[in-house]
Amino acid sequence: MLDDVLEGLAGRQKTLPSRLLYDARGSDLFEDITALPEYYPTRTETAILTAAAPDLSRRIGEGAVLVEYGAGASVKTRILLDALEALAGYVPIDVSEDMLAKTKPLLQQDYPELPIHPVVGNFLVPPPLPDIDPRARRVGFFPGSTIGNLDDADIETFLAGAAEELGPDGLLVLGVDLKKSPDILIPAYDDAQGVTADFNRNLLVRINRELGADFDLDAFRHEARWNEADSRMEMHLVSLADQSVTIGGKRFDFAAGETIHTENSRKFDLDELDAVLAAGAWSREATYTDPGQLFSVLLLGRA
Ligand code: AVI
Repeated sequence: MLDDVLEGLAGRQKTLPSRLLYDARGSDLFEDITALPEYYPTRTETAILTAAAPDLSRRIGEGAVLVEYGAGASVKTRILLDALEALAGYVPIDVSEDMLAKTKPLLQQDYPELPIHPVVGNFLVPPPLPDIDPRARRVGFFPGSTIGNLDDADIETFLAGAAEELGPDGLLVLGVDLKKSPDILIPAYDDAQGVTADFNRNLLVRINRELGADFDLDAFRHEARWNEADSRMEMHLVSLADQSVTIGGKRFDFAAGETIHTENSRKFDLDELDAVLAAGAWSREATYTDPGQLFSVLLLGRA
């Protein structure tokens, strides 16, 4: 983490890796974000998945194994667990062993017959799957448009890794946030209650705590920017003054107005996404969306 932070802050545009947003406090704040009135992705995707569940179930067929990448508390998963017939197993993959350990008994209570095999690991490099029936069809689940937080190289790595792991008759249910007006996007990433601002600034709290840095938390403000050229929302932390910060014995100078770029959240055009999917050996078999075309859930098969 220290190396990543030092490297990110050494560039001309200072950056910090967005995965560092998710310590325990950051994960709680993200949960709060998903319930905000301005943050349309979670409720929209939930509605799309609920409406699509019968069709997904028909296309997937009986006896599949569901593999979720970055499972967290497996909330949206329940829509699929309810709809898919005679599931042969559920494999939640997450970096947080704690989260997996907490979620498993809750799921097992509600799905007593379901074999649940949690795997601790980073979904970017899909870890080996546990011992599951090699004849069962494998269906990946990657909701939330988390794919939009990855850069091109990581998207390619993820898609290729999932293709290999899910096998030739594998399927992937992918949540994808769609391109739309900044009038909707900006408030979704800069809400009136300031929860997203706290989520962003918590990154500095974490670096102070874990790396002994001396960021003055009141000297940075949250900013959400729409980057049209790269079709993405960006989160930045803007320095409110000329100041310097020390981390791991190294000094970093900030000019007033200079930013640390902390997250990209790409918004996709499905025709453009098709080319990316094809490069990763996947193609769209079904596309589900909401009436406002805010978000989409894709069922991908092997190209
Ligand atoms: C987790 N990820 C899909 C969220 C997003 O919308 O990109 C993270 C987030 N950042 C700010 N608000 C939510």
